[in-house]
Amino acid sequence: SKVVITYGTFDLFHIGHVRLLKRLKSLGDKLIVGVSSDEFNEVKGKCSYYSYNERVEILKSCVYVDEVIEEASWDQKVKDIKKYNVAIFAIGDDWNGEFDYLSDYCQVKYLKRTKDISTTQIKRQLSSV
Ligand code: C2G
Repeated sequence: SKVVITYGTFDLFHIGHVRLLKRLKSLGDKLIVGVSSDEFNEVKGKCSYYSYNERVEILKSCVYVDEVIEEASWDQKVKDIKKYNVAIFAIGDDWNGEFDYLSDYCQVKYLKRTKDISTTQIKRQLSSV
């Protein structure tokens, strides 16, 4: 089977996440998602509305996601790629180029982000209602 992996916070699960996961799944036949822990979110300078456990539960409910693992640090990707026999690492193109070093271990793809939606934008618009 062709394993695809991606990582992210996936807070306030929205259409941009859904469309990305749908495209990621279409690249192979098994999609693994590394969900950023609350502690790693702090490292990334992000504060999630939903806790790690809630974000995991939401992703597990997504039809495109086959397995969910924890993302606890920047440097677990190579280990994960080997452990899960990953063929493709893919992520939104806001990360363009950042993970090219993984091409020694698997294919690396950057997929177009969905326009006009982001967790930050949702929070901003809701706070102004
Ligand atoms: N995304 C998207 N379109 C949007 C918003 C997000 O395609 N409108 C994608 C992002 O490009 C990313 C994924 O959805 O691939 C998850 O987004 P975030 O939770 O913001 O991910 P991020 O915090 O960038 O975490 O080690 C990698 C990091 O953990 C990535």
